[in-house]
Amino acid sequence: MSLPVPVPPEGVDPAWLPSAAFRAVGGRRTLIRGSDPLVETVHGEVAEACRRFGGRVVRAASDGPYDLVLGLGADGLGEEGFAVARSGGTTTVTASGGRGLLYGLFHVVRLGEAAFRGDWAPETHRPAHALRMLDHWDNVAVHPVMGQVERGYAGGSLFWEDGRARGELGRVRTYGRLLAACGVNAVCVNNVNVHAAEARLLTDRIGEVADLADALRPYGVRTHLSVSFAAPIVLGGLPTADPLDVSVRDWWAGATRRVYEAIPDFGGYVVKADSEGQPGPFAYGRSHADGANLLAAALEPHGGTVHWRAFVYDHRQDWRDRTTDRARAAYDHFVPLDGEFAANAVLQVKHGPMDFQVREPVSPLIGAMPSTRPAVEVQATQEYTGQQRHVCWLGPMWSEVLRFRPEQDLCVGELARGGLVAVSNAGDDPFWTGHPLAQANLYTFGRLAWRPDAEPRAVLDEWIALTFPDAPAPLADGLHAVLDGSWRTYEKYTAPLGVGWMVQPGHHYGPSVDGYEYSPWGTYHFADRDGVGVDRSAATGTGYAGQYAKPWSELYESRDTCPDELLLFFHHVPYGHVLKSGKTVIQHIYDTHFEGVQEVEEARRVWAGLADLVGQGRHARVAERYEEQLRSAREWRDQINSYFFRKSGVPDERGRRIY
Ligand code: GCW
Repeated sequence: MSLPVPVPPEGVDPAWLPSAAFRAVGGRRTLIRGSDPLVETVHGEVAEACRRFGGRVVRAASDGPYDLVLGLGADGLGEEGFAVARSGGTTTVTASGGRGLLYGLFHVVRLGEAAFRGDWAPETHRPAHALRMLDHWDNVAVHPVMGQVERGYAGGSLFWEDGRARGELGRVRTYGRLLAACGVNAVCVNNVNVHAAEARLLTDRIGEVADLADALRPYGVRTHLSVSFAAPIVLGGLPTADPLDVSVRDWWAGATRRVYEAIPDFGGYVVKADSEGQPGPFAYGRSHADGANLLAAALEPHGGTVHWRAFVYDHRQDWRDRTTDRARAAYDHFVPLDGEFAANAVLQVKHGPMDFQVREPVSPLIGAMPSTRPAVEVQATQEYTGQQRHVCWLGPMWSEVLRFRPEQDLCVGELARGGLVAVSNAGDDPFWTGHPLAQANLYTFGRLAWRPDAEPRAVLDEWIALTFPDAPAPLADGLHAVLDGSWRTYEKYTAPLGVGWMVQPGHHYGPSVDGYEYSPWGTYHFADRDGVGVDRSAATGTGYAGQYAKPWSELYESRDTCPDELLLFFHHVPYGHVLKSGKTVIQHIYDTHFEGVQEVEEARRVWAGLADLVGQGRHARVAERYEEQLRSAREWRDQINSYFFRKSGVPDERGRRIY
């Protein structure tokens, strides 16, 4: 029985799956072969498209020929791969498993009419990694400081509301469908900071998680859960959560068995331990390998995986202490443990050593643990990149990270054997992501997770073509004009040259140059009257640069060879230091801040010109956010420029207004 396409609630934006995106498929004659629950999903999709566009879909060949044949049968493509070819007027998609067939269908949808033109040789498509996950930092109960969704800028949670499961499973199904169409296959449904209500999802509230899993499963999305390391104490009533204690091991084994009774295809656990106040193995004098292996052992009989986060650092640092460097922490904690993690334990590493700043070097931990499976975590929710009030398309940043080669041979995209993970930017907002253009970040993440070497601009083309199926050329050009360079624009008007952190403490929106300067968080810029930046060299600084393999350790070590965009991350330099660009640091700060604001003004102007080409609601929402982005960008420009002018006393060589 074909599965009906989920219908989103009234008023919810179709994002990259408007019905017009299915026109090419829906107008044709399609044969679907094979039996598998996901084949029913494929059938439902094609049947719905045919209902709208007049085509026909059958399950048994009778009145061929067909324009499109989708079928199970091919061997060797894995659970998720598919092959596609066209000859004699028929486009054929074959897969070994239902998920592969679904991804093949969405591939044909993306091709549109081109899928049915000419003949072409068979192509095979397989995801680079088996795990492509979105982590939701969604709380079940509203947290007094962080709210329903920690760092969420898209309304409430899709899953939870004020202590309860929301129960809007139609919307969850629609979400799963959007995720499948960009290649995401796993969702972790609760925040990595696990508070009291959330902890219980593991035990007496597992039924609520099972409902979400049922809603996501038809689109090939597996469900994962963030758990508290202290669960044996807080839920099980044991006196300890020591990972080497037998009663603790038994407790996790039993709890996990019951999870699998409720959710047979459960993906596994995500754990934030000994980090920002979360409990962990350090309390028992045990290592993070001991901690991860405890959960790995409980999951192993059921085929699950533990994603153990490497975001472990001292958040109670004394700012006077110049020897501790937060950037070093993940490497220092985890590299000595290489080889000790169980096969089904994945080490989930943030892409940079700090915390999702607009510019960071790639974490030196990635590639430094050859016997450990790393997953690389990026942040689609724009905590430090404009909180979905600013346009900041992160495709180019993620692509740079994924193409980075820690050593000569493999790049990050290849090294991420444990998969790619993004902190989701979706919520119950009618546009899913608050800012309608932030949908592009969610889509781009999925596609880069499937193919880390994909060209981000080509991914954006796909997103545009799907989201605006009848887009005239000026709309596509306009969208590229406002999105392509938006990350660099954001970088220009915010914290310069990789220094990061000049944000308002707590909520992280808007400028506050010294907001974190005398704080315990390990996030300093050390600006004084002579210069700015953090000396992380091995020779005179914290030694962080030495955590990289060659050539990077050497390149970053010297201020002469360190790339301009990371100079202040690695070095403390005088304001008169001349960059590779030929400008002094201080003049670079002034110039980029004036340019950044001009670029926002220009983007706002371009967007205003698109008024007749996108729906009114979407246009108005984006236009309104551009007003805020511009206001905020000017604030950033003026605070940063004034701060550095006052510190350095060096005037802008072009005599522009600084306060
Ligand atoms: O980016 C920081 C955030 C915290 C978050 C933490 C983490 C979920 O400011 O809100 O907590 O990182 O990644 O664990």
